Amino acid sequence: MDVSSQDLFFAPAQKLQLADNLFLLKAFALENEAKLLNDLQDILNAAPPARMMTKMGFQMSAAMTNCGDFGWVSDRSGYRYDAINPATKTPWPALPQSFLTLAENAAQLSGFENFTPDACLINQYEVGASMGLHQDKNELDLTQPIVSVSLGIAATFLFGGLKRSDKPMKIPLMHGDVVVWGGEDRLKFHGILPLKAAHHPTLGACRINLTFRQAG
Ligand code: MD3
Ligand code: FE
Repeated sequence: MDVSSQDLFFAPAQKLQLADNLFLLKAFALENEAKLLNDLQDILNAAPPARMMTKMGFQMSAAMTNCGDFGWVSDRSGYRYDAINPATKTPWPALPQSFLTLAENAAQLSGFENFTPDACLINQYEVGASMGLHQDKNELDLTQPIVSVSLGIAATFLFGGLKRSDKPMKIPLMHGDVVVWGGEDRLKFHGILPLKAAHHPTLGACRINLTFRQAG
């Protein structure tokens, strides 16, 4: 049997179970890294990330864009999934096959068999940007997981409990790490600590997070 050095390096990805329904797949997104980053750049060009406004009138610290049939948007009327990019008044770029395959494989490896995401939120963090502790309650079909892909410089992910006051665990997320959440872990408070200065060879002083969901 022929085993290339690529196979030895990438298979099997290290799978860590961090809670009942939370799996961390270390470096899982790197197998097709070049294609993934190329497809990402096309999306960023077609739909540049922008800092959205919360319902409360605060500008968010991360810039956001989307691809797929639906995109997560926030403005003074609140949060929602929308098929149209408010900045361009056109549909979001399609979900590239490289994104879809990655998200489906990660979900399957974590025990979710029929995940077919139709929404991918792209969060772009500059150094110093953060995301305060929050819950995601826009999609409440708990049979569907959420898959997140971290790219660029490292960040510390905070994963708390069902109450804001529950002490969160800190999970470092590096370039290529994939996290899969299911069940009640999806309702737990979570956030991102302010990004520390660093440099990534292809993405520069920036972190990009892809979050795949089934919204429609
Ligand atoms: C855990 N994004 O977009 S990704 C978000 O790194 C968000 O940009 C963070 O929180 C980021 O809402 C974290 C991972 C993530 C996404 C959704 C979750 C973790 C989650 C929903 C429930 C629990
Ligand atoms: Fe969230």
